[in-house]
Amino acid sequence: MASVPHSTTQEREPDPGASARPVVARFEVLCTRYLDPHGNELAPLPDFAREAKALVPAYRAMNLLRTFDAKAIALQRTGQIGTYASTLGKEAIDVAIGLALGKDDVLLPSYRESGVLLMRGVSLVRTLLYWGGDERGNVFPESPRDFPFCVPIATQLPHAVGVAYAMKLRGERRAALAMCGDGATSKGEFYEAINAAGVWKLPLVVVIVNNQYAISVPRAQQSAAQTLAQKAVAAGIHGEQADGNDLIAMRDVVSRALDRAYAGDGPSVIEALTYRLSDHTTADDASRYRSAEELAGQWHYEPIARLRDWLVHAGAWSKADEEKLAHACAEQVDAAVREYLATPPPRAEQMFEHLYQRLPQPLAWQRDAACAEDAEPSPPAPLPRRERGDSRSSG
Ligand SMILES: Cc1ncc(C[n+]2csc(CCOP(=O)(O)OP(=O)(O)O)c2C)c(N)n1
Ligand SMILES: [Mg+2]
Repeated sequence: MASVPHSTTQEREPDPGASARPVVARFEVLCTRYLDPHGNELAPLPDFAREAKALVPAYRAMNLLRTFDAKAIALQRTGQIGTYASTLGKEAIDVAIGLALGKDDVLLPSYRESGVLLMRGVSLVRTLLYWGGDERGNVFPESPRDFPFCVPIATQLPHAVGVAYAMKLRGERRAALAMCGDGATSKGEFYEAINAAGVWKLPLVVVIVNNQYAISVPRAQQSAAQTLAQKAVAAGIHGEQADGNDLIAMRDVVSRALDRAYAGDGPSVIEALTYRLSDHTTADDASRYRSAEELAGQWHYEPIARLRDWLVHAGAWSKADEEKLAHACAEQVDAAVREYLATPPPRAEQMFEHLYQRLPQPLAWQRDAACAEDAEPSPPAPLPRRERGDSRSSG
């Protein structure tokens, strides 16, 4: 055992200015915000935002995501997809991360990150297939290094450590970026991941999407910590907050974290402050545990109006642009829905894939029986999409 250095009063006279309990560590958590809820600039903007026009594509993407989100909920309500986890209110986070990530970086999403995947080039059709219970929607040839949607809470975080470790071992200038919710930060995997990443100084960025709820559990009951970003302190790594409803702040903070990772300066935790304007998923009814007043108050801070107001102040956006955009988004989403509905259902065999390296015998029998049924010359007519059952869990 290492000996503990100590001194006794016999050896040294006490120093009257000394404390028996010196401060051995201090920390502070910074929160980045550039735009107020009305789109007014609060501070000089980072370089990428100097030209307002340069952020019009981001604004378009945020609107496309919101249009898609409303359509996906309508599809679920009419029985055409099984479940769906809404992105309403987190559009700035998703689009900012999509803009900041390099194409060689690796994204490890949770189930709520269809917006970032959209930015990575993954088609809306895939997201619909996924929530329609079709695993072909969880394979992303458009961005093949990115990981699939992850429903088990926080399990993507240790995976991200493995990815970042591999990048470091190979000496690559790349980073892994994992996303999780406020609730996920209470899981062992969260602490284990940031702890290991800190010790090994890995090129990892963990973005906590703090939408104030884990299903019905509000943030105040999730943790007594003043911020979730400060969990980074215990892991000895960089941690900070950003206003997740401010696209410019999010882009700035994520880009800086990625730059640190590329430069070998280690991992970061970013707590993105936002609010879940939707139910948890379509299987939830949030009106049973939060008030209409609370929800209405939060619409005041939502990210799309904030960016639009800023673009309009800067002369980079007009009412006519807005009308054209609404039309273009609706067309793009309708085209994706048509393609989804026209996609033939997957083979029955699909539900047995990716479970085991060698399927246990009872499951193998079931698979063979399902395949034999699939192969019958005149199988029963497939159910129309909207009547097809879906076994995907609500999370
Ligand atoms: C390991 C595990 N435990 C429990 C669940 C059930 N579950 C689904 S979502 C959720 C809450 C997650 O909240 P948060 O991390 O804040 O993410 P959000 O849904 O708000 O994006 C829970 C407990 C799960 N999917 N996985
Ligand atoms: Mg949450």
